[in-house]
Amino acid sequence: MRQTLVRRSVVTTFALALALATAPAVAEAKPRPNTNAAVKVDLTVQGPDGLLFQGKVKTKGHDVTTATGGTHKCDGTNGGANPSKVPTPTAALDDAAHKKGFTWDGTWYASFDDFSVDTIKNVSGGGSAYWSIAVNGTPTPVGGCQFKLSAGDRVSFTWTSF
Ligand code: B12
Repeated sequence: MRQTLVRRSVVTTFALALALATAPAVAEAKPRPNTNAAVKVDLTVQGPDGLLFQGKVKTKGHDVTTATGGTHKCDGTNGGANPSKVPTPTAALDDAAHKKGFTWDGTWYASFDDFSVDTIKNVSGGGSAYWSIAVNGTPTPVGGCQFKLSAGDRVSFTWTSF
């Protein structure tokens, strides 16, 4: 009985060692280089009374112009967030707005080197709400011109009350 157990454990150990030795080497996760190649992302704009926009947007980092904030870069290099230009959530919103013919507005904050997105499709926070920016369900820790987007990201601007 004991001999059988020992033999089983030897066989199991050998099988495991063989499996590990022959398993394909797991590629080391390399950080993807920053590029400003156009990417397709899913953009959702969720207003207080329902969906204001949902669709795929092809986008890259670029200058944007708002009525309140003027023209500024919105390409991920804002605030030194990325070393080179990348696609960003606010640039994606701007691209969708131009393509689909809706408006958005934002205040430029030199202190953040970024816009706060204040109004989309004429809907603003009105002092008790704001447009929350999230990527793949997580609020971005930085403004919408600083965050780097990757192909296939789910970008949302959600009207959120305080
Ligand atoms: C309060 C606050 C807010 C409030 C502001 C309105 C209010 N009712 O007060 C609300 C909830 C709207 C807000 C939103 C966001 N915020 Co905020 N916010 C703050 C906080 C805690 C205090 C700001 C403040 O009152 N300063 C004092 C006043 C006197 O100075 P002020 O310059 O006039 O303040 C204004 C600006 O700070 C502006 N503001 C607030 N947040 C942001 C974010 C960006 C990117 C910009 C350009 C401006 C801006 O609103 C303030 C009131 O008018 C700071 C943290 C901090 N300690 O600074 C974070 C902070 C500024 N927010 C931050 C972020 C990331 C955001 C969001 C992008 C989060 C998100 N993913 O949605 C959003 C903006 C989205 C958009 N629509 O563009 C970051 C910015 C980091 C960066 N380098 O970009 C900070 C520093 C917090 C952090 N992560 O450390 N925020």
